[in-house]
Amino acid sequence: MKNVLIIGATGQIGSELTMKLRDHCPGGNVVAGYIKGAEPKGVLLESGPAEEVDITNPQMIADAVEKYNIDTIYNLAALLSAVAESKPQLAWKIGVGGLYNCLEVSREKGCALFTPSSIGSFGPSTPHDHTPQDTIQRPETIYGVTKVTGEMLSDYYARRFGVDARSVRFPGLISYVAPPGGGTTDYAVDIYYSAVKGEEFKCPLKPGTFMDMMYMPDALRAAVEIMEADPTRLKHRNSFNIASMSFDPEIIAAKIKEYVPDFKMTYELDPLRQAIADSWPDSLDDSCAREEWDWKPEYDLDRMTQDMLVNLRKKLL
Ligand code: AKB
Repeated sequence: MKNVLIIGATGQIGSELTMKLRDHCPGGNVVAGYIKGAEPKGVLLESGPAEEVDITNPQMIADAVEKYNIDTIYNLAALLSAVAESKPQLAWKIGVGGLYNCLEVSREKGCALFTPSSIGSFGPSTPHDHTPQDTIQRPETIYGVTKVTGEMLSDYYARRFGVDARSVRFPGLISYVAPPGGGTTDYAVDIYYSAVKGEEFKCPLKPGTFMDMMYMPDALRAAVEIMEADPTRLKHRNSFNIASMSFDPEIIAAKIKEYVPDFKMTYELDPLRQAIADSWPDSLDDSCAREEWDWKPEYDLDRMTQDMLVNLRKKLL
């Protein structure tokens, strides 16, 4: 991996992954691909090349790949689960149409391709605890439908055309840098902002709603490590379960209270997000990722909480 195109470089994952890859690939071009209205700013703009790349426009992808001699594409364009329910046609156009465009460009130009899947690729009939790598995937959200389709299409391109397509199923991602937007797991980011600002947090999910979560540094490392894994060891490709922690609102609130004793949480349920969360696993079994490419998380809830609070205090106060 030397010359990399990141599609969706100004989003929650993209803004941090672009910077990580610029450090990781010295001498290469790590191109921040953005859409109109979401242009890169500050250090993201100043530290490397940027190109307008709309994932629904295959020519724009191909032109950027050609111009920078790209060998690896990170496709991070997506509508998250809750917002996708209000725009299902657009979610499909970006999630599946966009992926198809990336796969075709990768096939023609010989690029490797990373496209994240999600815990949202599972549904109510999936075993909820220690969800296995290979299991029932019948999601009931459009987000999940696009993710399962994406996993299958990526595996098809790998088998049929030899496209080096790989990915992981991300849990809810927690970061102090760029906020998420429109996800079901977003509460686990918002709660830290409220705690640092001294505000009461109104939780949209009820007690007992467990989901897998991950701190962004672990997620970024996973995105790099899977693309650099020894292909001869991979029995799976799209997509690997990865996990680091699973908690419900009560557990994260209690952890925050250890460091912010005055922190208060009440409940104001969001029925859409609750229904989505109830259909997702409580905890994933990530043993295949551990065996096939030595995946290992570094952050647990305690270490993440300390880091989030320190960095959000610097950012907000
Ligand atoms: C969402 O909540 O939609 C995302 C995800 C788990 O994929 N964070």
